[in-house]
Amino acid sequence: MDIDEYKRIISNFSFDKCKRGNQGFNRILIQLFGLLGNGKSSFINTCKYVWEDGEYKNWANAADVDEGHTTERIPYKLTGNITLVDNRGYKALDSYETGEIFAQLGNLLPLGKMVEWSKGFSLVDRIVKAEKEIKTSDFIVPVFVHSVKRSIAPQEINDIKSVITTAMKQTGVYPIVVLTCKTTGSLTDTEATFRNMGVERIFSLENYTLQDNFKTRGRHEEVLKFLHEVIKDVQFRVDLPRDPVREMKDRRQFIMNYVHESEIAKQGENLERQKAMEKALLERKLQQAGQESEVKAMKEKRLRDQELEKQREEFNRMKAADQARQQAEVHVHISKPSKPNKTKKIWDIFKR
Ligand SMILES: Nc1nc2c(ncn2[C@@H]2O[C@H](COP(=O)(O)OP(=O)(O)OP(=O)(O)O)[C@@H](O)[C@H]2O)c(=O)[nH]1
Ligand SMILES: [Mg+2]
Repeated sequence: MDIDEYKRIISNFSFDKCKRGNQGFNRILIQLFGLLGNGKSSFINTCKYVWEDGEYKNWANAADVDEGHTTERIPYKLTGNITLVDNRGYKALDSYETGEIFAQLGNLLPLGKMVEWSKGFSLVDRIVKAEKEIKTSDFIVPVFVHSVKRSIAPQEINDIKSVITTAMKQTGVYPIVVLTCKTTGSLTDTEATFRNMGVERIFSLENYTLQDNFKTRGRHEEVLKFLHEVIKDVQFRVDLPRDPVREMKDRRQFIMNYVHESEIAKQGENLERQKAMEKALLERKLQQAGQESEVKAMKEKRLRDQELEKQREEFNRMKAADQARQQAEVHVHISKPSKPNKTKKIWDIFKR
C-alpha cells in the first residue's frame, strides 16, 4: 500500500461507518504511555509532522535535552476522529505510579490537567471528582513507547509485561508498542524482548526531532502504517457489540479494585519490612550484648593477670629477701634454728 492509500483510509475513518454504527463512540484516543524520556512527545510531533506534512514544529513540547519533562495529559488532535494523548512518563514501575498510569489510560482523569502521582486512595478520590468531566465517547488505544537506546534489564521484563497486560485488561485493547531511537542500541533484541512478552504489534522508527526532521519515506510510511493499524484494530473491536457507558464504569471499577489490592499488598509489605527491621534490631542488640560481655571478660582477665603478676613479683622479692636473710644467719648463727619460711606460705597461696 502506498502513502496516499494509507492517508485516504486514515482520513476516511469514522465510527459512523462501522458495521454496527458508532455505538456511542466518536473519537479514537491514542494514549501514549511509558517511562520518562522515551520519546512519547517526540512521537506525537512525528505523527503531526507526517500527517500535516508542513513545517516541523515542537507541538508536544518534547524535551530539547536528552530527557523528558511532560507533566500534563495533553490531547493533540490529528484528524477529525483521531486524537493523540501525551501522558506523563513515569520514573519507575512502582505500584502507585502505575495505578495512576492505569487511571490515565482508562481516561478516568481529566485531560489537560497536571498529573500528580497520588498515593493509594487519594487517586480514587480524584477519579470520583473527575467523573462528570469525563466523556464516555472516546475509544482508547493504549500505545507503549520505549526507546531502543534504553536496554531492558532482565529484572524489568516482568514489570513491563505486567504494565502492558494490566493496560490491556483496563482498556480492553492490547497495547501497540512503538520503539523510538531505533538506530541506537539493539533493535532486534528489544523487539524480541517485547515479542516474548506477548506483544503482537511493534513499530519502530527514528522520531523526527528539532535536530533531525529531514523527511524520509521510511519514517513517513512507518507512522502511517501505525495509524492504519490503530484504525484496523478499532474497526475490529467496534464491529462487536459495545456499550461505552458500561465500559467506562468497568474501567472505574477496575482501578478501584487495583488501588484496593495494591494498598493491601503494600500494607503486607510494610508489615514484613517492620518484622525484618525488628529482627535486625534484635540481632544487633544480641551482638552488642555479646561484644559487651566479651569486653568485660577481657577486662577481668587483664585485672587478674595484673594481680597475678603483682603477687609473683612480691613472691620473688620475699624469696630473695628470705634467701639473703638465711645466708646471713648461716654465717652469723650457725647453730641457731631458722625462722619459719614466709615465702613458702605465700607460694602456697599463690598456687591456690
Ligand atoms: N535520536 C532520537 N532522539 C529521540 C527520539 N525520540 C526522542 N528523542 C529525544 O529524546 C529526548 C526525550 O524525548 P521526549 O519526546 O521529550 O520524551 P518523553 O517520553 O515525552 O518524556 P516525558 O515527557 O518526560 O515522559 C528528546 O531530547 C528527544 O529529542 C528518536 O527516535 N531518536
Ligand atoms: Mg513528554
